[in-house]
Amino acid sequence: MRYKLTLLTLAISLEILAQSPYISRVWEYMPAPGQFVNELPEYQEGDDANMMRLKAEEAIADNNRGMITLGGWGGYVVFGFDHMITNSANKCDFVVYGNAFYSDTNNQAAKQGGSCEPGIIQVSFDANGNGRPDDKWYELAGSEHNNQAVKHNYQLTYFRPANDHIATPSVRNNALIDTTHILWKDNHSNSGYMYQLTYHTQPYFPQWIDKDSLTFIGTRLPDNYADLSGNGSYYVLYAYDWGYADNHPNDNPKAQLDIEWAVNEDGTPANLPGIHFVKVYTGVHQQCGWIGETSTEITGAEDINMTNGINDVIGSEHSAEAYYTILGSYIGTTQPNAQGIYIVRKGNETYKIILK
Ligand SMILES: [Ca+2]
Ligand SMILES: [Ca+2]
Ligand SMILES: [Ca+2]
Repeated sequence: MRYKLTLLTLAISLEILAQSPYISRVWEYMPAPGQFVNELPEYQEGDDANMMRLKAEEAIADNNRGMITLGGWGGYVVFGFDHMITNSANKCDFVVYGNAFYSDTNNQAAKQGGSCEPGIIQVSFDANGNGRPDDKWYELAGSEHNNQAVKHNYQLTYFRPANDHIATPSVRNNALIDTTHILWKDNHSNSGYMYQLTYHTQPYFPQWIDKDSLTFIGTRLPDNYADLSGNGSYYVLYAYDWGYADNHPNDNPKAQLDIEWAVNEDGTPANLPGIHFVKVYTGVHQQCGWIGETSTEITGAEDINMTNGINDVIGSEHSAEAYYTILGSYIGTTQPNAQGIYIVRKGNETYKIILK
């Protein structure tokens, strides 16, 4: 049975509208070494992991549109929202914003390129309901998921330069001031160095980390760059088709992400009703001459259907019902089965119902 309790109550309306479609909290910030690490956000002497987390939050939460770097392959950020992002049927649900752009000469529909630095997306549903990202993670299977060149379960370890490390400048390229800055080793018996550039002379290893090495595990996308000049003067980083962060410009529909793409380890669909948390990590392991290693940048994220939903409600009296918990968390567009008090929004009207 269902009883309509009250007429429109302003307080509850405000409570619902106070929900934000944007990131509400950064839970963890752990970049791999990189040319913008310790600068985006800026490390200051004495900062610990929590202070750096707060700086990352200040940059990308609440639609502030600052910027953080994730460093080289594997470096990541974990953030969340103040509500569940619903998996709306047959459409994308959210966007993770970055700073990808196409360079004009390569802006052709067939193969768009410029500065595209794809980040892998993982999502999590707060299954244990404790409001914390301690539940199972699911990767969004983007356009390259079945590409034979993708390395799944890739593992990469970066090593802190020794205290007595001496830079090895390149003899052929003035931009590379230390070609042995960060040693790395992967689980395919490869090793090499991330070099330091003359444009970014700060340490590239995260300075708030005490450990002498950092290991990351995940999916490695194939390299996406081409040296169009043939002499190292002009690199283009091509966008993958869909399903990644910092891969297409933010306003391109191909930047949008669908919770439907979330898969289990064996590749079967996860069938999530929605998500509370997102993890993004740099997806390629490459460096391109004077522009250095490829590192995903993040500037924010948005529940696009929630934004559109608010607009729908304001613009139409005929929109579908939307159900919320008594605390204002969005549930969905169909009446919940469980007993309790719910808030319903329909058109310009907002009211409570009791389900018994
Ligand atoms: Ca969807
Ligand atoms: Ca949890
Ligand atoms: Ca970027």
